[in-house]
Amino acid sequence: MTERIFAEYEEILRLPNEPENKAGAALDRWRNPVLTRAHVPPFWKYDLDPATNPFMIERLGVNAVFNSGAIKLGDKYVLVPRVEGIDRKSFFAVAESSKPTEGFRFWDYPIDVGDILGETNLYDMRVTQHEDGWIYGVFCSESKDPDDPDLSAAVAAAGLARTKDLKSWERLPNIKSSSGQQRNVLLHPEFVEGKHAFFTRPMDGFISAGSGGGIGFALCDDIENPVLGDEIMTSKRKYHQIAEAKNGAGAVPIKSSKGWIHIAHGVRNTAAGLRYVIYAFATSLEKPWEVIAEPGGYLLAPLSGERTGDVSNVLFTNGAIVDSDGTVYVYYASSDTRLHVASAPLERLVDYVFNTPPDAGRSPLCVKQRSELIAKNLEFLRNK
Ligand code: M1P
Repeated sequence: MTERIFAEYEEILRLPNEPENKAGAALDRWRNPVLTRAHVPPFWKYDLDPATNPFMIERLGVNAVFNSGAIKLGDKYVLVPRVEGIDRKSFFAVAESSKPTEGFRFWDYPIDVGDILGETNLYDMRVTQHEDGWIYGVFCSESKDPDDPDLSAAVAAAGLARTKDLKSWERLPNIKSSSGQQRNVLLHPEFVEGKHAFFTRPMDGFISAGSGGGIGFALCDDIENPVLGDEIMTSKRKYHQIAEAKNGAGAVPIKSSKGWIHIAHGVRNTAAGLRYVIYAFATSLEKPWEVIAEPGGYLLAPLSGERTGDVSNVLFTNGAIVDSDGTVYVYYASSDTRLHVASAPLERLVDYVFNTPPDAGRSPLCVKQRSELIAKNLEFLRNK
């Protein structure tokens, strides 16, 4: 039995991957997920000793592997996903590969970020290689709301830890801000005005994005005692657009010659529940909080098998890697269940962000926008 379990696990790790190369896509999806619960080493789940586990039953099952931070360390592609046990608690672990699209193998042990704050659940780490020399993990730190008798009421804050090697981590105090709760907080990779800078998502309740209006930006005087200054809005929630209900920063912003490229998630409500899509926008190189381009609509939305899972109709990203040849690999999870990758040359992503028209805002204006494109194309086809 043990041999079969290990053979199946090794087979999953050897699964090759290939791009789908669909016409018209800004990002090419790769056919197979890069991490699933089947990628979790058997020795994390089983007691392998037949004397204490005679029926070879999983003792500590894993439910899902999804939302992942991502960095390249030397020549290794490194993912730091959210691993969710069957007991619903999440934790972080490192999986590395010599290829960006397949072969990810977990290190022997999950990450120990320390237990100085006693929270119940930790999840969704954004991993930032900062110019100060540290690698930071910013994540959601969540616990029962002690002031609310409702058993499901929780408080969410942004947790912070740093490391040089992803092996030993120094837990720092949770980030403090003037808004009630914070999730989806992300550290910008460069100093801004000489300070550490964070993208935030102010909330006034646990689930609602609240009155904050969108993805915020704030500076922090002291990373070891992280208190955020005023939050300025960057990419905003807008009525009847993809991020009407809420949005959140995703991958660490990617520097291009034209601006910082952000890949985030936007959420809207539907009769079938919330729908999470991935969208992109650019901010100014000099003022990384100032949005200078925001294509209308989504970059990626749940498709076929991605549409179902523990929380269906969800795509979510919190990590991307820019490779030395200029290819961007965006790691995105589907339906809170598994992790995929999609890629594009940075040049194509920049073209998408800067040359795709913005949301026109209202149906008549959308017709006008599309009619202009049609007229241009018909003229082009006539003159061919
Ligand atoms: O279930 C979808 C996502 O919900 C939360 O994201 P947000 O705070 O934007 O609603 C997070 O729990 C995230 O992990 C999850 O994928």
